[in-house]
Amino acid sequence: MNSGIASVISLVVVLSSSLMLVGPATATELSLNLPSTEVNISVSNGTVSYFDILLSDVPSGYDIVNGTYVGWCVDRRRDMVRSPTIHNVTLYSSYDPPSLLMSERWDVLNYILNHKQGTGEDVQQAIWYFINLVGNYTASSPTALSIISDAIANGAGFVPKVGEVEAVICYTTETDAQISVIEVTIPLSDTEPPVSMLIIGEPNSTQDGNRFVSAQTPFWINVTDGGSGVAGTWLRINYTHSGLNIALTLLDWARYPDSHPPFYLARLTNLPGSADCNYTIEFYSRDLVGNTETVQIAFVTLVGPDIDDSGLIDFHDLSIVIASYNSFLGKPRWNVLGDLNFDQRVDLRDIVAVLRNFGRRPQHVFVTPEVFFG
Ligand SMILES: [Ca+2]
Ligand SMILES: [Ca+2]
Ligand SMILES: [Ca+2]
Repeated sequence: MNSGIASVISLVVVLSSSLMLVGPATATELSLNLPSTEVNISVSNGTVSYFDILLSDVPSGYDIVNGTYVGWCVDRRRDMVRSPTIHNVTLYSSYDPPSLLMSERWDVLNYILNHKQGTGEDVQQAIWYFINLVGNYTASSPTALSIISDAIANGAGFVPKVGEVEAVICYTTETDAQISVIEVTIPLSDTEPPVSMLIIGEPNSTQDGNRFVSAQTPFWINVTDGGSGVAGTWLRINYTHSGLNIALTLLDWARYPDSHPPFYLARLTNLPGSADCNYTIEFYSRDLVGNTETVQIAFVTLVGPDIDDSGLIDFHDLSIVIASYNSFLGKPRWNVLGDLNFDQRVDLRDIVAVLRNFGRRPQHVFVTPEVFFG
């Protein structure tokens, strides 16, 4: 066996081609994370709502923090002593209320909070129509009646989405306090990193698990993210020569443009399409809340007239084409590396492709992202 062929084959054997794919992101988690221990509230008359409710003593690490929240009354049995009196309350999601309040129309109340009309007084009247803990309540304001009829028509089964508000129940048994609710915006919960996929365009071919491309083969990276969205994608491209134990970083963790342009490995050589090189493409993406994908790796071989990757296009390269001359895909003498124009047969055109570059010295070049993606 010709030494040129032997070195090519040894290269092919040690390379493997793989595209690691990660499963789709899981559904966004919507439930609020609330402390189970009691917290303190002090209540003032609201400006845009019935109450302004100041929370304090809230432990850290929850979707609720110390501060003032928009509050509403759901309890007409008694009055609430205002600030600076402190009341102890236990917080409940209105979708997981204490058993005493289980039968109340929390779905409708949440619909109203997300579809307000009129003033705070109008909204409060509409809320009392559905939840007041003491019996029937008749709203007097025309706008409240409009909210009520809208809520009756559309509120059943309502569940707020990310960015909408959910009523959190401030539950208390104190005799100088009312059961109230505060509005809490449902935060975006995104714990899944983006999923990036390397797309290899035409022409390309696969032999023995290895992926071969030409100077004309475009690459793209497609990215999806369930949740916050993609902040960016980065990639690194190394040239590797296993036989000579060479690994050069030709493009070093460059930011892949948001326009997702095609890129071509031939831009990493001084004679585009003339070298026959093995490349490692590493890539990953990050989302807007910082979840970072595990680096994915793809191995590809750029097919060109310097078939044995010796740095010189010479008789050794020609002999590889001649050894598979007049063969085509599926035949015993077929060698994908001899098919320099990717027409799935080795013929005179491939010999001409070597001769046209005979004596030239393809070299790998370091590029800026602007040049590479330009
Ligand atoms: Ca994400
Ligand atoms: Ca060569
Ligand atoms: Ca050919």
